[in-house]
Amino acid sequence: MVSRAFACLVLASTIAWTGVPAAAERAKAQVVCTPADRKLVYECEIMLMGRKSGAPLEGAKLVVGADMPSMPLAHNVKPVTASPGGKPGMYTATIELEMHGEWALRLDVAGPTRDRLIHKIHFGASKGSSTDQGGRTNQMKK
Ligand SMILES: [Cu+2]
Repeated sequence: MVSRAFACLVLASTIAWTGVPAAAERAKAQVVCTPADRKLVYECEIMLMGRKSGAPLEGAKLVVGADMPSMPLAHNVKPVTASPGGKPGMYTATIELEMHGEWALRLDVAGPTRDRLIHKIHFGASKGSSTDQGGRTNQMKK
């Protein structure tokens, strides 16, 4: 017995979340961002792994977007495509933010595995990092 309101909510979150084939393993990520030479520019190293296997995710197409959970619609950071680098499963992306504070990095993974991961990271003058927080967009509603 599902109320109509609940069904709508489920539908909305399904649409907001990119489709993942049932058979494919979900992804997880470790993200470390380091301030670059220019203010508000960060070099991010993103390690993509299988959520269950922990195996490095190679050959993925990774697009990194950024938004501030506390300031909806206030920012418009253009998503960047990450490049593979360093070691298997490692990707790097240079992101340019618009202010310091807590940002939610949106990792859109395509290729062998499709997934969307949200990582909240506090960006200040020093190094920012986050471990995996799972892949559902509802984490942005906090
Ligand atoms: Cu802001």
